[in-house]
Amino acid sequence: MPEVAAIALGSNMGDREGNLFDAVARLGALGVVRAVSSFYDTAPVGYVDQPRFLNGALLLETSLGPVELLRGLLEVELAMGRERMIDKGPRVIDVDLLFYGGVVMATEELTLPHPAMGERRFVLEPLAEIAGEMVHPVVGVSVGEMLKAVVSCESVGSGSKL
Ligand code: PH2
Ligand code: MG
Ligand code: MG
Repeated sequence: MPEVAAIALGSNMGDREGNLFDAVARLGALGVVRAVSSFYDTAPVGYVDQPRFLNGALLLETSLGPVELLRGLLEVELAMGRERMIDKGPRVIDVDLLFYGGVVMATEELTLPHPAMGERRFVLEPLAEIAGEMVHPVVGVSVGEMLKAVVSCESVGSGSKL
């Protein structure tokens, strides 16, 4: 049976908007894209000495299993020229798997739900726009509620809709 996966997108190199649209199109090869959020211009979090990001989220209905999907996402990153240089540093495209249905798992290759999503406004804000009612299978709280609760080192309002 197909499952719905929630996926985060980010870019802070080159044509950021073009890169996000390119990623959405490529992800269509892994399933059916059911929803795409607006794109948000956000201040870099963590490693701050890098350009601002454009962030978004999408829902993908897919028949791939979670690990197969993850590998597909990494292939999209590589095909788009992502090179892993500085950890958490500038990137043409970042594609992160947030939820895969209600699956909870932790292996070396994949942890679901994405462990850091609850702290990241730049992830929760776009996701809440398309899946505010989706419930985190461990915390038991909806994405909309998680967004209200997020205490981010990003100042409120640093993310603006494009
Ligand atoms: N991704 C990171 C590190 N910092 N900051 C913003 N605003 N957006 C991101 O997508 C992002 C980040 C590592 O994946
Ligand atoms: Mg990321
Ligand atoms: Mg990533």
